[in-house]
Amino acid sequence: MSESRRAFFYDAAILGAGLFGWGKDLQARCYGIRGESRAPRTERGNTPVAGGEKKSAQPRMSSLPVLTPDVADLPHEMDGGVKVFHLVGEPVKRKIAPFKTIDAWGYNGSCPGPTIQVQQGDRVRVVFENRLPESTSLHWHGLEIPIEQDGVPYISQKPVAPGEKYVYEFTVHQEGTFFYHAHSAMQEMMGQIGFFVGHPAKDYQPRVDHDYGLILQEWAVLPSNSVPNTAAMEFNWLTFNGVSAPMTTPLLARLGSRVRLRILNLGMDHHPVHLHGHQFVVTGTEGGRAPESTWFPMNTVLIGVAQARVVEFDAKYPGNWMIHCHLPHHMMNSMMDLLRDRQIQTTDQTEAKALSQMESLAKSVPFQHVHPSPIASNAESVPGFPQDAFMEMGMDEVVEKPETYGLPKNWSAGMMGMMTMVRVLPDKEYDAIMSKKTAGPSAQEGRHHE
Ligand SMILES: [Cu+2]
Repeated sequence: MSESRRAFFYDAAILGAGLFGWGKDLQARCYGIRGESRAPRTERGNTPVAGGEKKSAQPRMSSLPVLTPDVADLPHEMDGGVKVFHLVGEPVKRKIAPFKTIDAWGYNGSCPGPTIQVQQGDRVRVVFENRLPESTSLHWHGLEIPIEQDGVPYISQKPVAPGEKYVYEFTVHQEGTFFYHAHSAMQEMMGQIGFFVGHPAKDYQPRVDHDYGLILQEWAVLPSNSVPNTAAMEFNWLTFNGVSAPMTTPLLARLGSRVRLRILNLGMDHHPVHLHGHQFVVTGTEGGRAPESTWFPMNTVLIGVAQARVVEFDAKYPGNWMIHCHLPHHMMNSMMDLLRDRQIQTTDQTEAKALSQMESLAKSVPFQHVHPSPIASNAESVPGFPQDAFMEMGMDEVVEKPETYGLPKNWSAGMMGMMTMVRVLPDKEYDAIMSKKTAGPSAQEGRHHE
């Protein structure tokens, strides 16, 4: 590790992660179970979806739709027997924390791009428009489709120039968790990726009650900058579906239900994703469903670059269970943006100084300061101190949304980086959140365009 990297994280560790939350205007979709799960997919709409202005047809989905919290679905319309999607590649302002908005590239105002869901056997047409300042193309990762549809510049097609449209059309004969992305490395690292889910013609067994998707991304954004450095090999912002914890929307599961998580990675690092409190089995990869004979209990699954892993578990134990990348530096973000002239010197740190810096910091950003956990009376004479002391920065109120209802006070102080939680809730609590969601705020506009 470079010295600058060390210094960076040492400084960052003082104020720590846990500072990251999301705005109240964000709300993920989540359908309930027991009759709610087959709800039409029209609620989401929390991402502006340019190019899909026409009223979308009702999807004919035999499977439970996948929910990708913090990322909307791409609507479609029918043209005869063809499902037609409109996808626009364009620059996107993405709020990854309440005080941090980056200039990413994505699709239809969203980064990651909106989720495409089709049924195995569907004929699919994607009308793609390039509103980027440079040429690009769309690759359908994992799909067995004709070479002309493969989306590799110069090899299978001419690059799509800025302002041009290009139509992809193919039949999806597979089922599984696929994705679309620009087939240019730097564009990928600017965020040009999205889910492409192929629901099976015949539902998987056993059936699940909840089906969630998470896209893992990492960003190198220097302090006071908003443009990711795509040439960097080290990353200071880590996101699930384009947001850092505690801004990530908790995944809700009714106690006793079965849950599927589809986790997809396109970055520079492999991410070991760990679930607390429950064992799971890997039921699929980016290649589709795996035979049950290959399933075995795990609680950490490595999602390699360009891979997807699908895991399932029975939500047997009530509680708010973390799920996160277990790389230590991926469980935090950079605080350097906030430090600015409050640059913290760690060599002569004292509790009084740290607290005063935290108070000053809290005043500069829109959330409350939470007092730190206790420290020992001789802490300052112990080599290595501080590590996690002084890091707590709760922002429960800033990131509040129906899915966070009922969490213990200061819960957000323990959430950072590539992290979210699975909330396994008894009927009463689950239903209370569902009714809050139904009655919740409807103003979702401007989420990516503040
Ligand atoms: Cu990681």
